[in-house]
Amino acid sequence: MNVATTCPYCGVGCGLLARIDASGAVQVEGDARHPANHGRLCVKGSALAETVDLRGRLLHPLLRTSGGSLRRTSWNDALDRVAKGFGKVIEQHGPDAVAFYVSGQLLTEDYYVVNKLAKGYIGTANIDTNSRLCMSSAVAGHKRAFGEDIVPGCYDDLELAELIVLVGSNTAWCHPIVYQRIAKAKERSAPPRVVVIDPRHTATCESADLHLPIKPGTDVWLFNGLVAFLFQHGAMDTHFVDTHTQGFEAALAAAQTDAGDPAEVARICGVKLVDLLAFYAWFARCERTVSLFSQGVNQSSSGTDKVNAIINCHLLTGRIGKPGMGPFSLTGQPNAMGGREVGGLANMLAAHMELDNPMHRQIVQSFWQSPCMAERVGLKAVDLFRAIEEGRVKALWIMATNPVVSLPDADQVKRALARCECVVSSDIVTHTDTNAFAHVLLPALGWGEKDGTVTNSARCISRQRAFLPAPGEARADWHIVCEVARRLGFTQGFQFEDVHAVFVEHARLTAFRNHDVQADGLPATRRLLNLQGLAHVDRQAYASLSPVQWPVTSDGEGVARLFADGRFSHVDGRARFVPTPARMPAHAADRHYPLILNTGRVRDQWHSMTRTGKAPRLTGHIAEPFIDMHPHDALRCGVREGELARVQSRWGAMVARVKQSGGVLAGNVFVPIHWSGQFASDARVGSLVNPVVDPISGEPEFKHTPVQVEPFPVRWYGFALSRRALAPEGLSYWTSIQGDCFRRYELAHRERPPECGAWARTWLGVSDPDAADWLEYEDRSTGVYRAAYVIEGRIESCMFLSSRADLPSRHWLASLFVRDQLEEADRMALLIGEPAEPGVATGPTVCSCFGVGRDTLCEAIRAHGLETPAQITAHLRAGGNCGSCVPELRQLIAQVQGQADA
Ligand SMILES: Nc1nc2c(c(=O)[nH]1)N[C@H]1C(S)=C(S)[C@@H](COP(=O)(O)OP(=O)(O)OC[C@H]3O[C@@H](n4cnc5c(=O)[nH]c(N)nc54)[C@H](O)[C@@H]3O)O[C@H]1N2
Ligand SMILES: Nc1nc2c(c(=O)[nH]1)N[C@H]1C(S)=C(S)[C@@H](COP(=O)(O)OP(=O)(O)OC[C@H]3O[C@@H](n4cnc5c(=O)[nH]c(N)nc54)[C@H](O)[C@@H]3O)O[C@H]1N2
Ligand code: SF4
Ligand SMILES: [Mo]
Repeated sequence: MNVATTCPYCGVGCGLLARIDASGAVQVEGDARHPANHGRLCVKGSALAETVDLRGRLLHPLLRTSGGSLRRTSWNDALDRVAKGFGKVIEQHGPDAVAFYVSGQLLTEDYYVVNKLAKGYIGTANIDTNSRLCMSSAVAGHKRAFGEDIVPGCYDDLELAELIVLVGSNTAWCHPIVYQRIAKAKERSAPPRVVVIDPRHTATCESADLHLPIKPGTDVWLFNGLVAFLFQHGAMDTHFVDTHTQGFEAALAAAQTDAGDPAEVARICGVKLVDLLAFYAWFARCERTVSLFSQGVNQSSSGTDKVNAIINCHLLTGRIGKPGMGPFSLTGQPNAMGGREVGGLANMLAAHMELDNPMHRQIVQSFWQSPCMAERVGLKAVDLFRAIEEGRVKALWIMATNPVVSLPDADQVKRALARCECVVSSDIVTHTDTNAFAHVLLPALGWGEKDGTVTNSARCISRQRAFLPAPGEARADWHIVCEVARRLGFTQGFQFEDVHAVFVEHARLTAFRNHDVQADGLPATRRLLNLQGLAHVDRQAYASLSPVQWPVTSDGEGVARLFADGRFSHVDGRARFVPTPARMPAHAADRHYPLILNTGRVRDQWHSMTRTGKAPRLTGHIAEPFIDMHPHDALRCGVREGELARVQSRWGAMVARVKQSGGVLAGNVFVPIHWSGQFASDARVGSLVNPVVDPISGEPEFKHTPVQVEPFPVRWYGFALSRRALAPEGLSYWTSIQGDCFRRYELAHRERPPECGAWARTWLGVSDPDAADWLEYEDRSTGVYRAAYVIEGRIESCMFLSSRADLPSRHWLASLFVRDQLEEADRMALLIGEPAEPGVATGPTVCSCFGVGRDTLCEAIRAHGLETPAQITAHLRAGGNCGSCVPELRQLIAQVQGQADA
């Protein structure tokens, strides 16, 4: 039977149908009835079934012994220890000496309960979330402009727009279904124009009419310039500005001071004046304009101002709340939005009320009937980990996040956790860089097992439903929190029978005293977040809840767009223009650190890879951490494409493979965020990132850290593919990734083994070296060593070493592992590393769904003169399932055609 549920990855929030088929295998497909995706899924969603097995899962509560190892314990004991650890610290040092660090990957119900425990019962606002690293600048910008954290529009606006502006968003890779909706709209007879504003040339640029590769950090100039231009060119909606806003003059004055002259703006932003003016003119002309923005905007020391600079342009033109127009913050995580609704951030209270507002505190406390209420704003993520290192916070409970990988200055996070008296982590896997510091590990239910709600970028509340049994002793996050609350002595307030009871309480709070007038003399405050229509749903109605966009009216209807009436959430009902004086990022490049490090995501991996790292379908696209740089910079730093480089900042260092994609501006480098200590020797980019934050939102400047790059000298490079997991620790460089029936290791080391053969046999665990199936080749003069181990006709492992980085492609060798028997020709070719028959080599995976490689694609494009992704799909199926690779197919077509023309 199909269970309708929601994807656990990005904030697009696609609906999907999941089931267990007759053979016991999990099947997942897009839900045609879900308003976010209408049946489509991207590659990560499509591969969900490959991530739900129990390999690596945390299945029982574990305790760290004094010797440092982990030992199993009962739930009772684990929960007692958490309560005792927290209770003791609270008793001795007060409630602000404990803290919670939670996640936008929790469900709304989990989030609601933990926020209630911290703020209303323990009495501390020291609860922050990884959304601080993600959406907090958008939250702060929304609150300044609208008086409430509201995304005004909905996805249908994408199909209605004439102009779509993508600012600091690699939509094609990070919000693929939003991107596909845009790409679909581009096929119309009157397609929308698409403008991408990003220092990098990304896959998202493939369907753009204009790409503005701005200098990193200069967005405020660009949008201040747009404000000045719109005003000057009569694009202002004077009626709207006069009736529904405040503060226009001050914002205009600030914009004109910084950015009154487009030529100057073009110079500061590093873009061509004609391009800048084209963008400005399109924006002035197109009434139906949607501006989508994401981490290139939020993750900046001027992130909140970037958000308001964008919103200012929409207020000035009155383009908000109406079909096909509006500023549109793309949320990252599946429930970033839900976390904001229940007040998961250290400066928020539940149901869109504010912690620093005494009336709001009173409203929430009287609803909760709770013994206390946090009185002041708690520590934001970066400050929190500082306080832990300084010993001010002594007990920490981490839920569904991996801060040793994802926070800036991530080595500081290690120091903080090492110092903390009591570290508790609720996770679904045992081994993460963060869990290595936990004293108590609590096994949580994961996607497919847990039950509750999430809210996507467009305010749409959807159910995540369980379709798998709870594995081992894992329990729901909300349930674990309630158990600890009870053990802390809070007998009232946490007796929820089930997840439905939690949801209803949350919905009731959103409607509680949510009106303007103080009719009964009791405090009240009007908030747009109101789930009145869900406040009384019974268990059955909750179980079958259809996706609905909040606010939910008393008859259960959702609302697609907000602010259409020009009424905002500030007390006077008017929106605010915010003056946004432009400033450069906190740290500039200098002589010692001449390059700017930009960090972000790749198409097929999710954050620290605890789930996507398990799916062979997802690991073939980009198998290794890399540093993407401009050829001139590579030359200057003495590093070469394909070789290893060490990247260093004032805060930390890492090692990765040099790549020259051609998409990075000179002076910049780009490194993906995904590789942790579980998958690589030394590729945690967070350790390099400077800990500077936006002064208003507290969001870190993840996209701008000065670094230097230097060669990472090694004596040999190599790789190994093996059915068994190997132990690469001890080598100067290694990465490890799961393939289909094998693990792939990329290796390099400072010393050459004195005896390659002996070393390889030990390392690969070859038990019977005399067996005829141990194939070996060595050429000492060129430093080449190759070996393959075949057991009863089936490849078991292989290893290729060389003094240079130019090893054979791994793809053909990898393809042999799915076979039970090698063909004789393949066996002969093993040590060559290439198929005997030309044309069989596929190259690195581009289409993950059908496993179609780059070489295969280029060959077909060339041979058949293919000109569109659709023609490629007709020939090779590539691109025909989830469509995530279509932008790359376009790129390949352009490349092959370019070669043909040349
Ligand atoms: N495949 C995949 N998808 C994901 C995730 C994932 O891990 N993997 N994570 C999800 C989450 S939590 C999030 S928050 C989103 C993030 O989604 P995005 O924000 O789209 O992703 P990022 O790669 O972090 O960064 C976006 C772009 O900002 C650009 N940028 C850097 N500096 C600047 C600047 O100064 N100005 C401008 N205009 N642009 C700049 C970068 O070059 C980058 O291309 O993705 C979500 N979706
Ligand atoms: N340099 C750099 N750093 C960044 C960013 C960047 O662009 N550049 N982006 C930032 C952003 S936007 C984000 S959102 C963060 C993300 O960073 P993190 O939140 O640290 O990354 P994840 O790997 O998603 O961590 C989620 C953890 O929760 C576990 N988990 C999964 N499901 C469940 C569950 O149901 N219950 C529990 N208890 N645990 C579960 C997973 O196994 C995993 O260990 O990274 C931030 N860090
Ligand atoms: S776009 Fe992809 S990752 Fe995001 S919710 Fe949809 S299927 Fe999941
Ligand atoms: Mo995020």
